[in-house]
Amino acid sequence: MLNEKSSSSRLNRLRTLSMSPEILHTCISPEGSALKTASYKSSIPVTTSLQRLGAFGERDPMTLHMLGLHGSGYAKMAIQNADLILALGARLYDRVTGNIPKFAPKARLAVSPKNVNKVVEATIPVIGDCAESLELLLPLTKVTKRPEWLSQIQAWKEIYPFQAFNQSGNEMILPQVFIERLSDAVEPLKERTIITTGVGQHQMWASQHFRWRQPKTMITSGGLGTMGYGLSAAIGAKIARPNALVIDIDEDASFNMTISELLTASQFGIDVKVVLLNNEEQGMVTHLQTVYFNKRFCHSNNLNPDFVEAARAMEIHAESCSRIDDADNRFQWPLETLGPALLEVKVAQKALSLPMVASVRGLDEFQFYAH
Ligand SMILES: Cc1ncc(C[n+]2csc(CCOP(=O)(O)OP(=O)(O)O)c2C)c(N)n1
Ligand SMILES: [Mg+2]
Repeated sequence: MLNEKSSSSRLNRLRTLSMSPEILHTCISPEGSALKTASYKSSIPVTTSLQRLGAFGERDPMTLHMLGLHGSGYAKMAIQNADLILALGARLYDRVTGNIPKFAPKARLAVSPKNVNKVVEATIPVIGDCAESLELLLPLTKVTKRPEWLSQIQAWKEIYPFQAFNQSGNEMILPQVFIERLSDAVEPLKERTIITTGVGQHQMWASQHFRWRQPKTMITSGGLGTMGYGLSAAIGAKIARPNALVIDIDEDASFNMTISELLTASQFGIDVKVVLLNNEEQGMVTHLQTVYFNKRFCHSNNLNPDFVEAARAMEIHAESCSRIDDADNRFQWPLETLGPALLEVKVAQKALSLPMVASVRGLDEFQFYAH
């Protein structure tokens, strides 16, 4: 537990262990000002986990976006090269670390109020409320400029950008592009936009390509992997926050699990918007069968209903699109439609979820898109 005396001695110990570069990895509170102050005061870039997207604004130059197997290339590179990691509330489980013995080989420290030493051993564990602990540490930290570290990070951002796709004309929609455009379309509304997801590739694409600005706006089942979570969670979120714009970014197989909840939305007039990316496959499974089983696809294609007809049968407004020029016109449709609505977006099949760290690989040994 931190108190004023212990925080000072721990910080001194930290300083003797490591000077720079540093990285902040956060997964739970604190959000907002303490985190930003800490980051800017000591020039410490910040990366977040799936469950805490938006805890640090993703348009901020100090952001490294999401960490983990499908996290950004630059977050992975930064973690692997940092010699001090302040891990706030982070579980640092194997979906974040990659091969554990290879994780952050230069790093000396993890501060983790929860799950301390569960997977990655902390040099100095701190148990306590994240926000309070950070407030105690803040006055003791030095104003530090790290021009070389920050320009190295900028270089990694340029080598491994998330936004790596250009699409136009009547091409089949790439799910990543659709999510980027959706993110731009709701940019002015992000303070009151809540996204939910199912489980699979779309969940990873949403976390990678939506630009998260606010904490607690991504509602996803995370490590539990609960397919069907998206629509049910969206309904719950809309009831809890009636003024929010609630969008379930979903996919066919996950959506099939709880599709009947459209009746709940319809019966009670719960104004949720479903953006149903439809690749007509259990994409995350076909992805793994591509990467690990030489494209021997089995049991990863399910029979789908006609989603538009099914939704309309449940008295939900529904439309479909499949080409990128068509998608441009359809963007605003669910946002402008009064009441619950479903937009099916037919997307290309067999798209890989990249960046990706294959099993037994270190975090920095990741596959990236071929440009
Ligand atoms: C109930 C349940 N069954 C199986 C799985 C394993 N699983 C994880 S992702 C996935 C495929 C999801 O397909 P879809 O919802 O279409 O998403 P996509 O990967 O295509 O984006 C499966 C079967 C799971 N997480 N939950
Ligand atoms: Mg699918």
